[in-house]
Amino acid sequence: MFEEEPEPEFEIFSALLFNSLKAITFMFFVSFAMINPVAESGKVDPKAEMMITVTWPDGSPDDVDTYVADPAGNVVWYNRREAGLMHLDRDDRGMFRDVIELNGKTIENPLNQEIISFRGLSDGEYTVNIVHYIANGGNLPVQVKVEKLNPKVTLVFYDTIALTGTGDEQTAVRFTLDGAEVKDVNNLPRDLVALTRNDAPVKPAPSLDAATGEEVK
Ligand SMILES: [Ca+2]
Ligand SMILES: [Ca+2]
Repeated sequence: MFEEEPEPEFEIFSALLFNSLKAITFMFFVSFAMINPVAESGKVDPKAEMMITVTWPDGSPDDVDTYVADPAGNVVWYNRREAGLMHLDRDDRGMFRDVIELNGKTIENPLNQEIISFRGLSDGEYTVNIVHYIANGGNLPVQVKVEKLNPKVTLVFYDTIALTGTGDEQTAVRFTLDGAEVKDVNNLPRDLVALTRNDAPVKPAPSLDAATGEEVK
C-alpha cells in the first residue's frame, strides 16, 4: 500500500520531463531552421570563382561604372550585365534610385558599390576599368578589390584610385591567370569603353540634384 503511493506522482513527473524534453528539442530544431537562412543570405554566390568589388564613398551622388574584359574579349558593363562567365550585379548610379519614398518616409541606401562575379575562369589576361560617368565635384576615391575565391580566398588586387571628373576612364588593374597562378599584375592603360560603344545604346545621363541624388525633372 505504502509503496504504491509515490507511483502516480513519479509518472506525472516523468511525463512532464518527457514533454519538456520534446518541447526543448522542438525549439532547438526550430531555432536552427530560423538561423540557417540568415547565415545563408550573408554568403556570396558559392559557385563564384572570382569577385571584383568597386566601392566609392557612401552618399556620393557620383556615378561610377565598372568595365571588365575577360581573355576572350567579352566586356561586362552596365548595358551588358552578362558577358562570358561574368555578371555585374547592378549599375549603381550614386544616389540615383537609391532614395525611395515609402509610406511618406524617405529611405536612403547610402551604399555605392558595383560587384562583378565570375562563374568560371579561363587562362589569359583580365582588365578592370573604372569610369567616372557623372561627377559632381572634384576627385573621387574609388576602391577596387579583386579576389579569387577558390580553393581559398586570395587577394589579387586592392587599391584606391582617384577618378578626376566626368568621362575619366582608368585601368585599375590588369592581371593574367595561368591555372591557379596570378601573373603580370599591372595597370597599363587600356581603353574598354571604346570597345563597347557599338554594343548597345548608352544610358541617358539624368540631371541629378547633387545634394539628394534625386533626378531633376
Ligand atoms: Ca554606375
Ligand atoms: Ca548607390
